[in-house]
Amino acid sequence: MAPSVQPVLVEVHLDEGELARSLQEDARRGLSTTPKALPPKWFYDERGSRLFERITHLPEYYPTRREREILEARAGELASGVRPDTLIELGSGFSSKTRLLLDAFAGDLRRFVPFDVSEPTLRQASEAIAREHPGLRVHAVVGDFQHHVGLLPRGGRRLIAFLGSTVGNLTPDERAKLLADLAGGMEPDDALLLGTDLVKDVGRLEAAYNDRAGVTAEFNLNVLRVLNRELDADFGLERFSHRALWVPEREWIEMRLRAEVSQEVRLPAVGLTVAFEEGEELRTEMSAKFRREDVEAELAAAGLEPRAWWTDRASDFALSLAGRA
Ligand code: SAH
Ligand code: AVI
Repeated sequence: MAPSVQPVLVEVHLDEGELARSLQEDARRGLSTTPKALPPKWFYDERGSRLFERITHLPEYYPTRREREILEARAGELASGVRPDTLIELGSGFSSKTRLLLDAFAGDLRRFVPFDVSEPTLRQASEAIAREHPGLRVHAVVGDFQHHVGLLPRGGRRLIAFLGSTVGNLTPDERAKLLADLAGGMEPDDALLLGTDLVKDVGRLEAAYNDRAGVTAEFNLNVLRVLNRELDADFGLERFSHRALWVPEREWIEMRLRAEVSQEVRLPAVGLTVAFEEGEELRTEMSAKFRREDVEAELAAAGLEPRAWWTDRASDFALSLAGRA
């Protein structure tokens, strides 16, 4: 008999109340310090997740295509080398590229665990995957990978995929903590598959974050819509403009929102009135670009041993496979 579609299990480590408190805290801290900054996880409400998906199809945004090329070339090797029965995906979003892994692992794979801070996106993706893969148990986890990776489901041979170079959206200290948390919960048979965008020509890097269609600008401004909706704030989106530039000393792209005029913004839900001077910039994201030696050193510092390093033909992007040292 053909396997039947399994009901999706959704485990919530971050309910609406916790999410709201966490946003309030980040807004209070990030908007009352100089320079102003917000963590990038707040882009991804439903609209933000869709805008990100549109970004992945833009001609200038090469990372998704390059990572897909590597996954297409290596999925078979991963299936036979790791033989996972559980695939965990951190920051899974719509799990678009992950379909390649799910297809390649179909023989051994019993369970798929998408993990994301964005509950609506996670639910949609999980339902679709459960329908596409009858017999596969989809156990979705709503959580923040900076706090909740210790709560990932255990047991079996697990492959933990962290794709898209989302790891580069964390600061070096945050990355070190996340990798150490992951390593601390891994069994000897578990493996980590880590996607990292690589350092390259500055023109191409900056173009990838300044697309001509303006989708990245919309994505960047989306964080202000989230603050307006969730914190009753009164950011005028037309009074801010998108900026994305390479910061050579940090080897990362920084996205910022530049105040076009001097202004005051009210955020009643956190009891704040924030003054912006004309030209003042609010940092909304950093997107680190890596070199092989950096990735291997960061893995090693977390107690992980690199087992494979795969790039696309143009060496734009890399996937690393690592296990517990
Ligand atoms: N993995 C997909 C999506 C990348 S977009 C890809 O490679 O195309 C980044 C994803 O990470 C979004 O879905 C966002 O909601 C999620 N995310 C960002 N910060 C997070 C955090 N702190 N904890 C959990 N998920 C997070
Ligand atoms: C999800 N993350 C890896 C993307 C990146 O490239 O840093 C988010 C993004 N920001 C602007 N464009 C895409």
